Amino acid sequence: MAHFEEVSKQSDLHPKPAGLVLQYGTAGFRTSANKLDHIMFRMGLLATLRSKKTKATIGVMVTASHNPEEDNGVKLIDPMGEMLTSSWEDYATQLANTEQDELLTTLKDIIKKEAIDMSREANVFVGKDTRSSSASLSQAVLDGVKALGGHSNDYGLVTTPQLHYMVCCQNTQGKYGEATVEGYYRKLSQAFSQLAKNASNRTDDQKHLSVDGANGIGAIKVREMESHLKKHMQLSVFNDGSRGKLNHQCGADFVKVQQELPTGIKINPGDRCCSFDGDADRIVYYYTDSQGDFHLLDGDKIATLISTFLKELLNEAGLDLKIAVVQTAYANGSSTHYLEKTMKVIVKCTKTGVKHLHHAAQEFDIGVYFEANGHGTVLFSDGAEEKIQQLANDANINDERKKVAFLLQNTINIINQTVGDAISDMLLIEAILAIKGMTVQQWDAIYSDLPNRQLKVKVSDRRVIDTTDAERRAVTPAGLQEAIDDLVKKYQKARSFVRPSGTEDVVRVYAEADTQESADTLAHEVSLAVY
Ligand code: 16G
Ligand code: ZN
Repeated sequence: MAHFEEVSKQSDLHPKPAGLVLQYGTAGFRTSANKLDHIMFRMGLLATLRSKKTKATIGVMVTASHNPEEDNGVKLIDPMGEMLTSSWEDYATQLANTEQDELLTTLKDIIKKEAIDMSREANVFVGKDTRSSSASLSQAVLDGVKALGGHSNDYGLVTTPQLHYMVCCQNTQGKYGEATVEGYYRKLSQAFSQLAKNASNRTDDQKHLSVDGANGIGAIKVREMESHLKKHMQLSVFNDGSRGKLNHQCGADFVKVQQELPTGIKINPGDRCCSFDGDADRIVYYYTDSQGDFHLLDGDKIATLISTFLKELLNEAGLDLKIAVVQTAYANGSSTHYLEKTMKVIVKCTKTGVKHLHHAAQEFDIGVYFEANGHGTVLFSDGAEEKIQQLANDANINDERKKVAFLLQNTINIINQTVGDAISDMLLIEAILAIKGMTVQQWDAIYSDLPNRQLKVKVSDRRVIDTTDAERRAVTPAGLQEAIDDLVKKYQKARSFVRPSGTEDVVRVYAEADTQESADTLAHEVSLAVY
């Protein structure tokens, strides 16, 4: 067919460096931008096939999230706005690694295996972050889509979650919202305004939030959003890309790992602040106290705030819906303890990576999932949304329950259920704090984090480490888990685990204990046991 000739011709303009091997990892392909042109073209091809196969619009996001500016990456988005299904990750890897002269054969293999009807239409939404390499790389994706005869819609600069949102809107015929950035702002800001009405008179100080935009797309988009929020919120945006370098000493990953303020932010003690990552799918909050000490409110604290709020609303509404919090092994032990013992919500632990948490959260009426690093959202089952809707429409309930149903409805609308979303999470957190009349210090005081330490260890082959129990225990190499158990026994309230990274060639070590000194020593001892 003519398309294959075109693919062949166009592919020569996006040649693969011979011998280069890359893997579709936890969050797609990610490496130095100069190695990615052929990957992008080929992901344009794959997205077109996926679109034909699913008879739906597929998304392709060009970003390397919190990685340095020199890197880039790409992730595919499935029809409901979720991550590409794992069975197709293998095709992505095959297509990425097949040498130039074998490309058509590999492509035809996939078409045959998946029995794809090539006469079908294909539609692909493409977005990119602010990296200097993103413009030409997203053009390569568009070239791939065109070569296979697909239609594309180039959204240009968008956050990762905005693209997920628009793919979902498109494939649900607008039921989830309008598939435009403007539609996204409108839906979220309307929900925020409705929620903010339920907050008692807030001072300008209480409405104020400092945002570290990581010198990335989030800064641009939160500024665009600001005009929709009118008087309900006052933002000071730092690290907006006008001076600093993307993710350099700023952003959610820097703040979480270093446990310190980002550079480029000017705040007073007690000010409420948050940081986005480079593609605005992660958020963490923080403040400094009068002694100048830094206090971090990470994904665990965010999950606690949101799940507590929702649980209280469900109780007040008299709705019997099962709510759960999904975490990973990195969740601070204090958060798990608080959620299980005090809040009495179900807590589930999964492997690292958004797709695992997302999947687990789908099993509950309401699933709140957050990684400690600040990536997370809330999922409402269809049944849960229906029950909330029914309550809101029930003419026989009192004003108090009506108000609660209204709060729940707007909470659903403010949340981007397709994937973790820094802007949407920020609005939800701000709304909850406003409604509860809570300061960031009061939120922080809900429980105290156990001191913890993360280290990375370079080993010759990280794959020798295999884990079980949601990465909390090592099964291989023999003796490693026993060694970790013996070390952990020496400390109070201690816990430690090791896991091979899914994004870097390192082994990660996590340790927590009753004091920072113990957590540091334990992490160090465990890292020695890994060698
Ligand atoms: C990816 C994941 C993130 C996870 C991180 C772990 C997505 C969208 N992103 O960035 O959720 O926390 O990998 O990295 O799934 P690691 O395996 O190197 O520790
Ligand atoms: Zn990200």
